[in-house]
Amino acid sequence: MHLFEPLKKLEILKDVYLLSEFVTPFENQLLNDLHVVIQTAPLRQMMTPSGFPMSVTTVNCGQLGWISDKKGYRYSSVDPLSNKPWPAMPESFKQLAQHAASTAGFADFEADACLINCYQPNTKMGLHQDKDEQDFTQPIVSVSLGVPAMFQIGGFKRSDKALKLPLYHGDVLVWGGESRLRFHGVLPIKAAVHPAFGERRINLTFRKAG
Ligand code: MD3
Ligand code: FE
Repeated sequence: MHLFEPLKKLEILKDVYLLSEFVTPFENQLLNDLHVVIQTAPLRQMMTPSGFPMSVTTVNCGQLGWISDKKGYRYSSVDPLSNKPWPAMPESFKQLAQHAASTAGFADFEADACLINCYQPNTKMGLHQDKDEQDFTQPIVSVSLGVPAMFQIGGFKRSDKALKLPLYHGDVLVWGGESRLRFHGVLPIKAAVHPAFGERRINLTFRKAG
């Protein structure tokens, strides 16, 4: 017997949507494909322009990948570790991102970049804006996997008060429109264990970068 569950869709702020457990129907294929991607191109610590290693480890898949080094933040079509193109974006990734965006009301989203961030206990990401993309009319889709995280969603100045939002394995957050340039970050990850991911949290961030 099929039990049809209602879609859990919550508008947290104008143009910021939380789709709880949205990953579930894609999960098996998505985790297989994620495994292949990170075997093909390794997670590594990028260096900030100021010369410190980022606390997350990072890799990309798709036509473009977000990179950071002493020259700054930007998108590149090649992995600087290998000088080869990033792994292709798996179909399961594209479908999940497009379906999440359309569910949140953003039609025809076609991600050309997927940034994969890996967090260990105590890893954090400070408040920042995503502004390295060409077209801010396009939304961003963020997929949370593994142990929980406490997100911070701020305003349009770094000093604006941020709200805290817990995100769990399988949650998808979509934001665009008036919220596209909000400051956001991730508080230090609390030690916990997820059956498939151990102590790690992996976030997939889908963007139309080019
Ligand atoms: C913006 N990564 O890599 S997006 C990044 O969990 C990054 O690794 C996050 O920020 C991560 O640039 C995922 C976080 C996010 C969440 C909610 C927002 C950004 C937001 C709400 C409004 C605007
Ligand atoms: Fe960001």
